[in-house]
Order: sequence, then structure tokens, then C-alpha cells
Amino acid sequence: MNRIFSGVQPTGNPHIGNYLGAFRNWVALQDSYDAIYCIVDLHAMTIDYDPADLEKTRIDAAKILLAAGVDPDRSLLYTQSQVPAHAELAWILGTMTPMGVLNRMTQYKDKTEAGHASNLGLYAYPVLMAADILLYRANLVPVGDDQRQHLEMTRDLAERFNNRFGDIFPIPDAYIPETSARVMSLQDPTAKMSKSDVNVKASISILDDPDVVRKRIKSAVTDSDPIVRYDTDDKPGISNLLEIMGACTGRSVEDLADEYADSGYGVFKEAVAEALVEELTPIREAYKSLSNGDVRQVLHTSGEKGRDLAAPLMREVRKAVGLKGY
Ligand code: ATP
Ligand code: LTN
Repeated sequence: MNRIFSGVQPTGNPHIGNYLGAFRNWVALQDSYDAIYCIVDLHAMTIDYDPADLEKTRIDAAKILLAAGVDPDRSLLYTQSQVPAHAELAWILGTMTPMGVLNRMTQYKDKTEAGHASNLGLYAYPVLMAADILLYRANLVPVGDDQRQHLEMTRDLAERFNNRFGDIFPIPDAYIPETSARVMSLQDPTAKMSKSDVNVKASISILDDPDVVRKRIKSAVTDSDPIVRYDTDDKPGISNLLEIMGACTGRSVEDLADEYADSGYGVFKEAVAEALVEELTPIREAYKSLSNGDVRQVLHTSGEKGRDLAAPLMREVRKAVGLKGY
């Protein structure tokens, strides 16, 4: 079976962008792939954080993924720091990553411009991400649209490594969904919905109560022309809501736009909110039924399996680069 790998940073409250753009596909792809899912705690350390919070957000992220349907009997779910080979492979890949390539990565620029302190970890973030993926010889990486550039860099690094040291890594493909790959902020529909947005009205968390979901959709920024139409340039707010509803109902945005064209924004927004409530309710309920102890057990078992899976690949890599052990 082909392998998929993906990761999420334990940096706060996961939102519907994370769910519709990524987690939902992680769950669906378990049927046809050997799946490895990782809470990337080493990545989360690249911006200012509180160690006590990190423990909570790691468990919470894992609990949300289990509640959403990641099945620990079929897939691995663990934290990156449990498998030290992620960091070792990142170092090796870092020695073959040109500075020019890292200078072109937009995330470092975006984060430092947003006020995050610059540090080597933040700069080298994409190299660690490449190591995550290549460590398990993943073929497919389900992510949201914002990870496109990192995936391109991962493919280039795999090729660079293979050309120099022999064919060790498959070249991984990104799996980016057609709708909802970039869920936008509800307050500024030209910006991505983000965990770090200080405006609480801009996003909906996966665990938000139905009333909060309804309130947030109701106050979503739209435009003054009352026609519901999919047009990301002229009507980014309405288009975002159409994408959210499309992802929740399995209907195309065109089909939904036809149905709600003349119904008025109020009625349309109510329908979007109900579709979202229906999608999120089972997850919220499953989340409540999971204990932190259950989650720790899953992480522990998967972490062991991850270390076992990574060991033979790392032996091959060490040998290929001239670091054969004694
Ligand atoms: P955020 O911007 O919300 O802080 P992030 O991009 O830093 O999130 P993660 O939480 O690690 O990072 O993202 C987990 C997954 O969710 C990734 O695959 C990412 O591409 C996807 N994702 C994040 N935001 C969105 C969004 N607004 N729409 C669709 N997918 C998203
Ligand atoms: N950078 C990703 C998280 C991430 C990831 C990965 C995703 C870290 N390592 C490997 C896919 C594969 C983000 O969503 N911010």
C-alpha cells in the first residue's frame, strides 16, 4: 500500500480550515493508504510558546484528530519529538539545502513580519518538514493550499539527495483538495483563516458549540450586492461561505450558488451554519467521550511503531551519506 504522511502544529485551537482543508482528508485517505499522522511539536517550538501549554495543545490536537475519525488501529498518530530521527534527518537534509532556497520560502518572511522573533528553527522549518515526509518514504501528503511551497521544496530536496547519494526517497506528491483548500477568515475574506488571528470572530474552532458557529457565520463579512454567486475576486466572503457549505454537504459551489442565488444573505448564511453544525456535532461529541489517558496511550503506541519504521531508513541514509555506524 502507498504511504501518506501529514502533520499539524499543536499551536492552538484547530479551526474549520484545518478540518476542511486537511483533517477530513486524513480520515478519508486511511481507507486506501498506509497513514502516518504527526503532531509536529518540534515545529511548534519555532515560535514563542509556553511549555505547559504545549503539553495541553499536543493532547488536544491528537484528541480532535481521533474524534474526527483518525483510526489508531489503522494509522499512526504520535508526536514528532517521540521519534528523534525527524531531527537527525533534518540535519542531514539541512546540509544540502541552499540558503537561496530557504530565502525564497514565504512563511519565514510572513511570520517574522507578523512579529515572531527570527531564529534558526523558524528559518529551517521547511527542512524539518521535508524530513518528516521523507523519513517514512511517504508518497502522498494531504495538506491545505498554504503548504504548496513547502511540498515543492521537499520534492526538490528528495531529488537532490537521490541524485547525489542514490535512489532512497520516493518523490512525494501533495494532495490538496479542490474545495476548501484555503478557508478564508470570516472577517477578512482575502486572508487565510488562521489559529493565530487575534480577532475571535475571524474563525470557527472545530469544537465550537452550535450557537457560536451560527453567530460567527451570521457576522461573517460579505458585500453589499445581495446575489449569492461564486466569484472569489468580486465576492470573496460569499465564495468562502459557498466553499465551506460545499465541503460540508458534498455539493458543488455552482449548485449551491444556483439554489441560493436570490434567497438573500440571511437565509443563505443560516443554511451554511446548519451544514457546518451538522458536520461538527459528531466530532464535538466524540471529543467529549475521549480521555487524556486514552490519547496518551495512542501516542505512546504509535510513537514506538514510528521509531521502528524510521530505524531501517535512517540506517540506509547514514550509510549513503558516509556515516556508517561502528
Ligand atoms: P494556522 O495558520 O491556522 O495557524 P498552520 O497553517 O500554521 O495553521 P497547522 O495547524 O499545522 O498550520 O495546519 C494543519 C493543516 O491545516 C495543514 O495541512 C494546513 O495546510 C491546513 N490549513 C491551515 N489553515 C488552513 C485554512 N485556512 N484552510 C485550509 N487548510 C488550512
Ligand atoms: N507545516 C505544516 C505542518 C507540517 C506538515 C509536515 C504537514 C509539519 N510537517 C509534514 C505535512 C507533512 C503546516 O501545516 N503548517
